[in-house]
Amino acid sequence: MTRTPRSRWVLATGNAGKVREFAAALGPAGIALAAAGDLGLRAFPPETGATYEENALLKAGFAASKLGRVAVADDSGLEVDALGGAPGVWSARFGGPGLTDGERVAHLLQRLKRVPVGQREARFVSVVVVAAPDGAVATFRGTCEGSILFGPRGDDGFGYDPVFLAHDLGVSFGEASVADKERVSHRGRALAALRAWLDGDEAGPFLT
Ligand code: ITT
Repeated sequence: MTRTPRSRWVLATGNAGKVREFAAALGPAGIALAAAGDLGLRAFPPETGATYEENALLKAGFAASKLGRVAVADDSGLEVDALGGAPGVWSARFGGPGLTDGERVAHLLQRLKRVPVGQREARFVSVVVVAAPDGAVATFRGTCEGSILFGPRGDDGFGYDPVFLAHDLGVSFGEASVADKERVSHRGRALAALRAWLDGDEAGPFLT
């Protein structure tokens, strides 16, 4: 059943995989999302922040001020223990600029090729920021524990999904449905916190 949206927000991302996950999580909660690109906003400032929070705010704040609407964005990354927490906030640029998802995954596997089972622990982190044109901001964080496989498994998802074995599912995110990934993933957990916040008083100014 479709319900009348309680608010219309802009989604500030160029990543089609994230668009699917945001729509699945926020559509049923009554938030209609327009892609920033569909509203004419295709270029974002460089992600120069040192933290996920700073980069997510760069994206959402920029879209909110340019378009005059409430905007939501995520900054996320993969933290691999054997790499001292890298690539982290640099996950989109790991291995160099301009690589495909597949090339980035290959770079990760190459870096971990001598790391044995049991020492390949990793987590995904997502920080979701909602920004209003008047400067008001709300922030939500989610994490998801797993380990890095020795080769890709599954064709679904995006980015590092095919080599991330999610401990809560027992399969890679490349093998998981959007619904299963949403239930346990870093972004799914951040968006669940956002959904809970939507029902409280603090969300009021963001729902105009
Ligand atoms: P936007 O900035 O336009 O939203 P992006 O892909 O550049 O898109 P980030 O700057 O947040 O996104 O970089 C996140 C990186 O981590 C990127 O390489 C993703 O592929 C990867 N990543 C984040 N969440 C992921 C997930 O759920 N599954 C697989 N890879 C993920």
